[in-house]
Amino acid sequence: MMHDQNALARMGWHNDFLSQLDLNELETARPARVIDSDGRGVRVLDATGEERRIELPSSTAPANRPLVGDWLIPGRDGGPGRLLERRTYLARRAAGTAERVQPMAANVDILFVVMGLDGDFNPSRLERYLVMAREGGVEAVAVLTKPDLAEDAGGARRSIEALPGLEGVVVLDPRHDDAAAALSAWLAAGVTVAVMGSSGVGKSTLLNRLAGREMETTGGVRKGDGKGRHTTTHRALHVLPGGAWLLDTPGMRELRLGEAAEGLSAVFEDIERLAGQCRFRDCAHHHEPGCAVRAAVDDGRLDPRRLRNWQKLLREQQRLAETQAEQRERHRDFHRYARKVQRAKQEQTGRS
Ligand SMILES: Nc1nc2c(ncn2[C@@H]2O[C@H](COP(=O)(O)OP(=O)(O)OP(=O)(O)O)[C@@H](O)[C@H]2O)c(=O)[nH]1
Ligand SMILES: [Zn+2]
Repeated sequence: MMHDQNALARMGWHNDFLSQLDLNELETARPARVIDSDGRGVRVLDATGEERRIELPSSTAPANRPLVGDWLIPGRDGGPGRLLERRTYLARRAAGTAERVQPMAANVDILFVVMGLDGDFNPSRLERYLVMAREGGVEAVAVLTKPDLAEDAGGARRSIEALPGLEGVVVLDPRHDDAAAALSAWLAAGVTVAVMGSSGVGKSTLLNRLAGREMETTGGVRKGDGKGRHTTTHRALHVLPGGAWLLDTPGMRELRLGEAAEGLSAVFEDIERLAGQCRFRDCAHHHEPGCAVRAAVDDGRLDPRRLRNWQKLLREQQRLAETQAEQRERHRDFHRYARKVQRAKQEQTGRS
């Protein structure tokens, strides 16, 4: 019989995963969640509280590599077995020249975008995170830290409160005891939360505050069960005292978006709606007559900053699409060439 559904639910299990199991798996499978991963393997936790490492075959295609947060039906052979389809994901564009999308985490319910009110605060950067979150089906909450260093914390909060795609704004000082209470509405048992933001905004401080002292030693191990205590194994996914799961991600200077057309539409739905009312279908919203977007900026309904950011992100998406098309073209050329060489060789061996 499969594991206790309640224990699984506390780990973030969901009907969307249950419905992916076949009859045999429903009887016997022991679903396990990925709580850490490196290039060669993953660390998983199952509903009995057992934690173990699974090596990935080197032949595993990038698309089949489990991410932190993924659910597996581990194989009987001790291998990774079957990767269940993700409910949500967070992905960005990898650094470097190759326009490769780098998936970061799977099955995240809520993304906390942490910004410091000491000068790090930047609504356009927040919108970038919102686009990424919405693209992957993740809800986003802005967490504004360093209120003690802010010039106008209330003004900052108000300037982002109504952004489409943002579920909430919380202002807190992660060094204080009440920081956990300020976020408790988002941290129900079984909910998976990721924390992202620039370096130095207070993510680690917040993580430690939420997790309490025992974070590094208890990890995902069941309460009241001494197993696994005092290990120093690294984990990316931590269970909090209240039962939510917190994903620790490294700080990043800039977030480069992957393909995110849907996310962009969701976060800038107001501007897209206006653009639909422009007189010209190909209106660039600069100085065209009958431009509904410009009109909204002129009479104060639309923040010009938001318009600039939308246009910037659209241009980025366009460039990304062009680069990807070029890459595909190069790829095709290469294969065409390789086939030609192959044929030439065959003809040669046929003749000799
Ligand atoms: N004054 C003030 N300082 C804070 C606040 N929150 C965090 N800090 C301080 O800011 C510094 C950076 O905090 P961290 O938690 O290390 O930041 P981080 O986001 O984890 O940084 P990375 O690990 O580089 O990504 C620490 O010295 C914190 O004590 C705050 O609300 N007010
Ligand atoms: Zn227009």
